[in-house]
Amino acid sequence: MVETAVQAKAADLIKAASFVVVLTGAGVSQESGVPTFRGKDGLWDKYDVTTLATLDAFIGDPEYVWKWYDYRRNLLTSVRPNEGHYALTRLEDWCSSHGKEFSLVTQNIDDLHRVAGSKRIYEIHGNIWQVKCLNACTNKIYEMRESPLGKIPPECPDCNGILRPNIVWFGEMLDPFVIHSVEADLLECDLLFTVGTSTTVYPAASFPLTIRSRGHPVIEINVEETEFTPLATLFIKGLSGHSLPGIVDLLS
Ligand code: BV8
Repeated sequence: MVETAVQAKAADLIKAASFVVVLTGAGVSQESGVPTFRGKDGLWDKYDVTTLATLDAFIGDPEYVWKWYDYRRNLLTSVRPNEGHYALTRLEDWCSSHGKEFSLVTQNIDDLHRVAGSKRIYEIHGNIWQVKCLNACTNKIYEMRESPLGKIPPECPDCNGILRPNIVWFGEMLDPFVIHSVEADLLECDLLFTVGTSTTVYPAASFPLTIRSRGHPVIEINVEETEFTPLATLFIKGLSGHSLPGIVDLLS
């Protein structure tokens, strides 16, 4: 089907739904200039994830891991949301003005959905601008916008230990409160969009499978097919910054 026809079908599915959930991955931020992880020129092409995005790696060399996050934070100081982020904000507003529930579940840690104006956001892998004490001396989560960092690794103001990024690393549990809320929304969800994600990281990769197994439609938007694509109700091949606005423009 040509893109406009699948966009029209997607708009019809939104109109028929009562609880729309959107799952996003790094692809949604790609057009803002934020590198993805697994595509060509992806972060994992240049860096070894096991020496960076794990608690063991951090404990082993907090300075090395913080320098990587400081570099990524620096990149983010000059990027802005793209049309795909803003389309999701418009979709959320359209849903609430038409008596439908909406939530945005993002694997992204770049804060761009919030900057674009999305309200009901679950950042299931954390947020790159937030930090917390490595020793968990308190449960406080601090906002730390300093970029580049003056001191690496940054010090906990409460115990003088080390602050770590408030990010979920591989092998770490997701925040139980966040995942509980996401699971509650998925129970009510009758239409899921999965946008700009390779659907390779769990438990997020299980969300589209769960919704399909309950017999509800899942619309996938990606520049290339993924392992999930054969199970998608609709696959819209294209840039999320183009496809999403096209769909939302069709909602009267
Ligand atoms: C956990 C933070 C309990 C770091 C990240 C089964 C169940 C549970 C866990 C597991 C399981 N099997 C394996 C595990 C362990 C592991 C896992 O999933 N491993 C994978 C690699 C197999 N999961 C965990 O450890 C999770 N913890 O479940 O705890 C547990 C623990 C251990 C064992 C069992 C249970 C924690 C996962 C969180 C890890 N942290 N990030 C950091 O970012 O610095 S994950 C990392 O990958 C990012 O957060 C990213 O968001 C995420 C997913 O990647 P994507 O967002 O999809 O990005 P990617 O580059 O891969 O793809 C981009 C896509 O966009 C592509 O498809 C591309 O084509 C497309 N695209 C590009 N441009 C565009 C576009 N599409 C549209 N428009 C465009 N313009």
